[in-house]
Amino acid sequence: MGLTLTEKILSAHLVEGELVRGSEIGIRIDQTLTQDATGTMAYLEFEAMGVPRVRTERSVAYIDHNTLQNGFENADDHRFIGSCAKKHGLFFSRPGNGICHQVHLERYGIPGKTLIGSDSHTPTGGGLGMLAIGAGGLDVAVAMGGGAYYITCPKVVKVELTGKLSPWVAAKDVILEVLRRMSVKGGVGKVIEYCGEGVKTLTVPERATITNMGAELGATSSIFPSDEMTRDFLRAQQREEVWVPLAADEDAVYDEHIVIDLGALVPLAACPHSPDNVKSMEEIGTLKIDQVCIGSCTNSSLLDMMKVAHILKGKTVHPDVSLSIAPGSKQVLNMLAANGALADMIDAGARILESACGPCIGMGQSPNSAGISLRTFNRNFEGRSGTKDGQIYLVSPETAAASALTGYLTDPRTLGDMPAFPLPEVFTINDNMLTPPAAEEDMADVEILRGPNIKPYPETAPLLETIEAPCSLKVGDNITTDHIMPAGAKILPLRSNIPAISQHCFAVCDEAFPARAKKMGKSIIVGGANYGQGSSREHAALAPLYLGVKAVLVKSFARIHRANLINAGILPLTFVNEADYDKIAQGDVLVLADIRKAVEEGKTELVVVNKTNGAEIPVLCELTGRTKDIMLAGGLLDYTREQLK
Ligand code: MIC
Ligand code: SF4
Repeated sequence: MGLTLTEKILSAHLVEGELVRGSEIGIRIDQTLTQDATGTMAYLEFEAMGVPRVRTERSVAYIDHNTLQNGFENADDHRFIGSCAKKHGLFFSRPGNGICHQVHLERYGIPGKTLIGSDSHTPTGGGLGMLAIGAGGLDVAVAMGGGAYYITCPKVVKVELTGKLSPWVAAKDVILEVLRRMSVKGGVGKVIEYCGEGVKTLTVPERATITNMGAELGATSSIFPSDEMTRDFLRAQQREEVWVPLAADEDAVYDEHIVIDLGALVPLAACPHSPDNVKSMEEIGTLKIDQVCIGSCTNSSLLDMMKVAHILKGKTVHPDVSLSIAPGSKQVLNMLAANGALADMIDAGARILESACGPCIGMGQSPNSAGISLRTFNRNFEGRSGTKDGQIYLVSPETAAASALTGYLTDPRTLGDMPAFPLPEVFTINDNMLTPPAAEEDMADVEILRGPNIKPYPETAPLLETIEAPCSLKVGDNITTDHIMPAGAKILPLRSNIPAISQHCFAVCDEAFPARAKKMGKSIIVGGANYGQGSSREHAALAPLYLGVKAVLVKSFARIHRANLINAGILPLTFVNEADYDKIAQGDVLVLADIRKAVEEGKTELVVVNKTNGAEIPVLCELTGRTKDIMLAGGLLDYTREQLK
C-alpha cells in the first residue's frame, strides 16, 4: 500500500508511537520558529528548562507582531528575544525584516523537513513541501531543546486540484472554497494534502497562501508536493541545493477525497465574523466599503504585491476608502522599490505600512464605527480588527485592489485582460537583517537583556485530588482565542506579563470575568463546540491558569488550544452528550470527585456532579500516557523539569 506525503514525512521523523490514525505520536523537529508575541514566553520557558543551546537544525526568532512600540514594552521584548537568540543558538530576524512565515518561506524552508512554530499559521511552509505545524510556545521550547513534538496521528485529506485558475481568480479563492466546503472545524485532526494536475499551475507563494489559511480549517497542517515549481522558487532564492522532489505514492490511501476544478472557481469573500462564512460576489451583492488592507502572512508575497501595483497603476484610491498595504518582507518591499511598483502604489494613494503583521492582529488601522473593511488576511473574528463592530471581509489581493478603486466590493474579473505575473528568475537576496547566533565559545559572555514588563511563568500546581469549583463563565460555540485572550495595540504589549494580561481575559465576552474568577479562587469554564479555535497563543491558557481555572468543559476543542491547556495543567473535558451543556449555568458549583486518582488510573469516562441542581453529567477526559503524566505533574514545564532530572 502506498503512502501519502504526510505519512512519508511523519515516518521519517517518528521517534515514538506508531502511525495509526488517532493515536499519539512523537516526531523529531528539524526547524522551529517563534514570533515576538508568543516568543517571550517561549524563551522564558526555554530558559527554565536549562538547555544551553538549541538542538535543532535551524531555529529562528522573528519580530513581526508587536512593532508599534507605544511604550517601552515591545522594544524591551525585542531586546530580550534578540539576546536569547544570540545566546542560545538561534537566528534573529530583526523588526522590519518581515512577517515570520513569509521570511521563513523565502530564506529557510526546506521540502521534507519538519517545522513547528509558536504561531498557528506555521503551515505556510507546507507550500514548499514541509510538514509545518503551529504549536504552543512551550511545545516549541521543548523542541528547541531537542525534545520530540507530540500530535495525534492525523487523518489525511486529499484535495485534488484539476484545471487552471481563470484570470483574476486567485489562490485565496481556492482556500476560501475549501473553507466553504469544510468549515472552521472540518480540518481538526487532519492534514490537508494537495495533489492533481492543477498543482503544477500554482507557484510556491500561491501554494503558501493555501496552506497558510488551512489553519482556519482547524487542520494540523496542509502540504503541497515538492516539484519543479518548488525548485524554481528555491533557485530564485539561491537555495536550489536544498530542493528534493517529494510526492505521495500513486496508490496512497486517504481518509477523505475532495476535488476542486480550479477553472470553475470564482472570486469569493469570507463574510463577518468567520473565515468559513464564504460567499461569491453575486451572493453578497452591492457592498459599499470604508477600508481595504492588503498584506498579512496569507497574501503579502512579491507576486501578490505586483498584481496589486498593476491594478492601482495610474489610478486613485476611491475618496471614501482608506487603503493600506504591508508588503510581507524586506525582500518583497525592496524589490517593489527597485522595480517601481512601490511608486505606483504610493502614487495611487496607498498608505504603505512596515513589513509586519500590523492590522491583521489589530496593531493599528482599525476601521471606523461599524466600518466595512476588505482585507487579504486570514481571520475576521469579532473584535480582532480593534473595534467590536468592524465588519471584516476576507478577500484576495486582486479583489481588494479592484475594490479600493471603485469604493464597492468589486469582482476583479471586471478589470479586463490579465497580464502574466511570472515569478522572478532571482529574488534580491540580502540576509543582513537575519542576525546569526554567537559562536559556541562566546555564548557564556552574552547577557540576557530583560525589561521590567517581563514577568516569570505563572505558578503551577500538581493536579488536585478532587476539584470542587464554581463555573466562572459559560460561553457558546466557536469561541476563538481572540475571545479568550484578545490581542490588539492595547493588550499585545502585555504578552510578557501574565498577571497584567490576565485582566483582559475574555474581555470581548464578559469584562467582569477576570475579577469574578480571581474572587472565586478556583473555577471551571464551560463552553460549546470548537472551543479555542484560531491562534496558537498559550496566553489563552496561561491567563486562565493565573486566574485559577482548573478545568474547561466543552462540546469539543480546537487542537492547539487543547494542547496548551494540558501544557498549563488545566484539565480539558468534553461532554459525552452535548445536550448536557444545558444542565450547567454560570455560578453552579461543579464537583469532579477523586479526579487525580481517576487520571492516574487512566479512566477516560468521568462524572461531573452539578452540586447546585443535582445533575450528574458524564464527561470524557481523554489523556494518553504522556499527557496524563503532564497533567498529574501540573503542566509541561514541571513534567519536562522532572524528565530532565
Ligand atoms: C494570530 O494570527 O492570531 C497570531 C497573532 O499570529 C497568533 C499568535 C499570537 O497570538 O501571538 C497565531 O496565529 O498563532
Ligand atoms: Fe501575523 Fe496575521 Fe499572520 Fe498572525 S495571521 S502571523 S497576526 S500576519
